[in-house]
Amino acid sequence: MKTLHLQLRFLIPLLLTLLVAALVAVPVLDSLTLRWFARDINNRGMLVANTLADAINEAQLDGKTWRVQGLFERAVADERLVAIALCSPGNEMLRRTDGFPATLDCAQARALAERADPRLVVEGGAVHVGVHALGTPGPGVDSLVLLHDLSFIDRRSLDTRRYLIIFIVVLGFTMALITMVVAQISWRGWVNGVRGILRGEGLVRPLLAPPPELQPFASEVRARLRDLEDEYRRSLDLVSVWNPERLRSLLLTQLRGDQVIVVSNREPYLHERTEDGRVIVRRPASGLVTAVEPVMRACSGTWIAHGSGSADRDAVDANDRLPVPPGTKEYTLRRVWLTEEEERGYYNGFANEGLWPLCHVAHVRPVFRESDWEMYRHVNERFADAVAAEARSDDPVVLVQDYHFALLPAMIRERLPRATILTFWHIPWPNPESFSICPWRREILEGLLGSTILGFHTRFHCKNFIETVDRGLEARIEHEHSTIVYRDKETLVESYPISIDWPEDTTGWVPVATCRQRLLQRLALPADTCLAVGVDRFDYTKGILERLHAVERLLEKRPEWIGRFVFVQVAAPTRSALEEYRAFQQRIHGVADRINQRFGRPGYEPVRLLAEHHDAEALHELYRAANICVVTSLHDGMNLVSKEFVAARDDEQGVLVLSRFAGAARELSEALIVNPYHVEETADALHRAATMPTAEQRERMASLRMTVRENNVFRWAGRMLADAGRFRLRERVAARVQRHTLSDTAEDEAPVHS
Ligand code: GDG
Repeated sequence: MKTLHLQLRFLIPLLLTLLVAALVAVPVLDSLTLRWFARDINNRGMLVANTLADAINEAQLDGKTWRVQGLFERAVADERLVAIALCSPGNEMLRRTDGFPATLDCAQARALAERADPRLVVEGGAVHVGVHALGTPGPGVDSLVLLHDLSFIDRRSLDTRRYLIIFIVVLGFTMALITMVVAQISWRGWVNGVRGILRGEGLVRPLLAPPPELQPFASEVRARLRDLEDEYRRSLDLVSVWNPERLRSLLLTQLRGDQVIVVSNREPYLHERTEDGRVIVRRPASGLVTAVEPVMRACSGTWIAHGSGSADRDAVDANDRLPVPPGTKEYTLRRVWLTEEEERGYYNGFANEGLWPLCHVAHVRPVFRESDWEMYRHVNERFADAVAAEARSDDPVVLVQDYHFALLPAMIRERLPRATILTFWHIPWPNPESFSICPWRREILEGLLGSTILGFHTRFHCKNFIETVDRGLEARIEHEHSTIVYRDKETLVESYPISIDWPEDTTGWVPVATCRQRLLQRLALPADTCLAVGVDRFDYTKGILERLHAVERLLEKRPEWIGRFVFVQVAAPTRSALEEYRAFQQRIHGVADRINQRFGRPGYEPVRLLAEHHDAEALHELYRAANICVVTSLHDGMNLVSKEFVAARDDEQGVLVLSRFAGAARELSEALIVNPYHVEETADALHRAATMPTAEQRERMASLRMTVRENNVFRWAGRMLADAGRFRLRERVAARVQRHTLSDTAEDEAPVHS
């Protein structure tokens, strides 16, 4: 329809112009033809007159005027010359041939001949009237009146007119045809071009690439769109306050209240049966849960996770769902059940023995078993089915969490092609050489590239991922916008530093002095103890061993701390089914014992290893009671403990010692940054922290607090969801253009019913 309109807009003026041209051209052509022929007839007349003049004069002189009549009769034998008359100087008609009109006298003939149009209509058609003086007139004769037939001019003019009209009609049709063809081709080209641009694939797929004449336009539009998006993202970065309300309003405006589904292995609440048969609800020790839970509460979506608690099945409804958090019921938890075999292969095996050490370059060899891989793939499929079952529309926003689900994005894409899939990789991404160890690297990359957005904590991890794709797949990488196009699908690879829910309301908090007093009392420590703490899952990547070595070195180097310096390590049990973890945990126990034997004495143990799960309140008290928090990860995506410590210190005291290999080190530069492999440096940092004046502590802590408060978890989620919103908008516009074009094509091609 649009094409037809477009064509008519060209065609109607064109046809009108041709019509006007025809109306003007025909009379002009007629008068021109007449003028040309009149001149021609005049010349002929003069020739005839000159030819006859001598004979007429002679006949007049000889008195044989009858011979003139004979001359005239022979002359009119010419088919164009109709009649001749001879006039005297006094306009008397001396002779005339038979065909000369009786009503025309010499005076009238002279008058007619002088007119611009010397035409006279007589019986038998129009004649041209010409009066020609005889060169040397004889006695009594003056001029000849010649009447030439004009019907041949009319015949020729009719022919010319016919040819002219045929020419104009043919010209009109040809031009109309060319216009229609050009309009069709260029309209389709434009539509495809624009559609391609909107889908961001115009320059990627040669088949759908905009036609050459649209290339500059396509690049310009795309550049402008990108600029606007970049500007918008920068403006989001400038927004200083991110809180649940702001996130909620973003969900309502930019995502139009669309359904949000989170998928993670770890569930946010576990139902556990205690030895005495009671059911308790427990929050797991997990950075992922710490970060994602407040986001879920803000957007009331559905969280799909492995139901791993011993009493989990008793808490769900017939659809394996339950509202959480217990009591406030702000979102839905959907539990997926895994058999022991599935858990062993997918979770313990491929995820934790393969991918975890592969991505944390922490000198523990990854183990890759074919059977684990098969199970990993199978469990990813099961979660993809669960996502499809939970989706209320064909385009939900799905947040896929972590390395347990590298294949899930592509599997969801298969089931819900219009879904917006945001995958967040909570752990580091290694360099391409390290990643190439994985036998199924291609499948993992392809799985992840099913995502609309793939997020890492730092630019460095993004860069590693992009380089890995560059080496492993035939994909187009646009470094400027950090996008990867693989099999016509675009994935934005972006850094979104994760964070915590900043505690704005601290009214119920127990004062720092009380926390300290309580803790020291519980651990039976003197009031002047310099207390350093570490809080981690009991994992070899967290640098717990290196931390203990640093404490040992501090006591060696500075014996004045013996008896006054105590290091408390909370080590929450984790993955103890794995041999590597059991060996590591045993080793840590051994080293802690050795240090305690070496530097301890009755009533004093420099290392207190609390290898058990603590509740959130206990951790909070620990953070507030400590003089120093030690984070010495050998490699860590972000590390939330460092941020939790900062958030807990509203007294602006306490020193953070932070590994440069934790993502958090990029943001928290006022911490004492250390290389945990360098025992000496870490021991010195502990000493510096223990002796840092309160003013310096305040200055550093105030700055750290400002950073964490601004870059809280709602900013993390908000930036990601805003990017998803932009993407969905782009998709919607592209779909609308496509719909319009399809309906146009259908209308254009529909049969015409009378
Ligand atoms: C991954 C990445 C990234 C610890 N012990 C207990 C307990 N915790 C809580 C802490 C903290 C969380 O667990 C640990 O956070 P981390 O950031 O150290 O992370 P990982 O679990 O290794 O998680 C990491 C994170 O994902 C988020 O993206 O930062 O780099 O490895 O919140 O407080 N919590 C409770 N009891 C404990 O005994 N309740």
